[in-house]
Amino acid sequence: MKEDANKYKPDWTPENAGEEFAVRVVKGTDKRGSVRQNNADKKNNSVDELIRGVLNNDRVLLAKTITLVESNARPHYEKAQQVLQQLLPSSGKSVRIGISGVPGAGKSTLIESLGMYLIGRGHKVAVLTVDPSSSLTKGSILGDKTRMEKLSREENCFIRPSPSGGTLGGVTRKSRETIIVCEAAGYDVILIETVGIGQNEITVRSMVDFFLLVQIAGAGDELQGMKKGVVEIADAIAINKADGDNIKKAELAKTELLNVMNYLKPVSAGWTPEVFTCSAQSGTGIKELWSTVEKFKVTTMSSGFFESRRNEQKIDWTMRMVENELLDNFYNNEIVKNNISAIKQKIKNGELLPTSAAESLLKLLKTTVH
Ligand SMILES: Nc1nc2c(ncn2[C@@H]2O[C@H](COP(=O)(O)OP(=O)(O)OP(=O)(O)O)[C@@H](O)[C@H]2O)c(=O)[nH]1
Ligand SMILES: [Mg+2]
Repeated sequence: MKEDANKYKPDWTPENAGEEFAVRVVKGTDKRGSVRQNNADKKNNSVDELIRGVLNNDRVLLAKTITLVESNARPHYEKAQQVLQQLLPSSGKSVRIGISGVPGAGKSTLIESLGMYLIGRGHKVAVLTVDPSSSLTKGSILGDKTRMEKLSREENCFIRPSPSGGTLGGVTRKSRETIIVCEAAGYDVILIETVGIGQNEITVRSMVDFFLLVQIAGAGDELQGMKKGVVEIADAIAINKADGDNIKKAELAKTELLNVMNYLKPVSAGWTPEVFTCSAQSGTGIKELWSTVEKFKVTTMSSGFFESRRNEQKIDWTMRMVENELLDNFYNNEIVKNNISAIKQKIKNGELLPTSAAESLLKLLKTTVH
């Protein structure tokens, strides 16, 4: 029994995970009631099978492809690149939306509301999260799933929690590739949730077309995003939880923010960021949110900015991969590994200046890389 349960764990469950992942995938049945048997049951799908599976939006093969893309294992990398290469022409036809905000602002609830609205209008919605901390605080993954309960049951929605493990750089490389896979599977709205801490927002900004900041009024700090410069990178700010006693406070916060926004340079050329109130819980303002996104698309597409930003993002993505690879090579280099502690110690002892220490370390790499 135990073995069976493990076999049907969700594929995003980290290897060696214990019982903290309470979710189990129950083997599905087809309409005739027999146990589903398809290609996806096979352990190791070929590149072609994965590609066909994604293009046909076979959810099992889609999930398997994303797992392959997210894998840190070298042999998987080659295969993932082959799959991605062939999916690339079918990708790109979506609007990519980043949704950020402080913990508890209501991002997941908003995604549930917006997602259901979009599905009702015939869209196909993929939800991804960028949260490098989720590998540590495993609970947040399950939290998000339950907060998007209705959405996660929808045929036209695909929810993928943050890949486990790795640095923000690693997580986002995978996220960008996951976007490509989801688009190739026909998802035309990609929603990316990220918690408003640290570097995350800036990184997510660099992979989306439209960036929404979710704020809450009355938290004692009306300008939560202001200090961190997050307001500056937003195309729209939603003041959430504008319901019940909170409506007045939300309207006040909106006025305050609009004043601030007047002084900021818009992050997307030709687009003035919008500020509005909404209630993710009751659904008020969700329709308006979507019309803002549509207006944004029309404006930036006709000016050519939409396309040029995406091109810039491709360059940025490439350079980040190069940087990550170089860093990886450096820290995994045997000679560097054998010498780095001693060099660090010498810096601490005042025997080596940081400048010459850096030079020595780089020289170590040069002796092995040509
Ligand atoms: N009154 C009210 N409560 C809301 C609204 N939106 C979300 N909430 C509540 O706020 C809490 C946090 O909501 P989440 O959607 O999980 O917030 P989040 O920003 O995704 O949180 P993290 O993922 O933990 O950062 C939950 O208890 C929600 O029910 C809203 O519009 N009105
Ligand atoms: Mg959330």
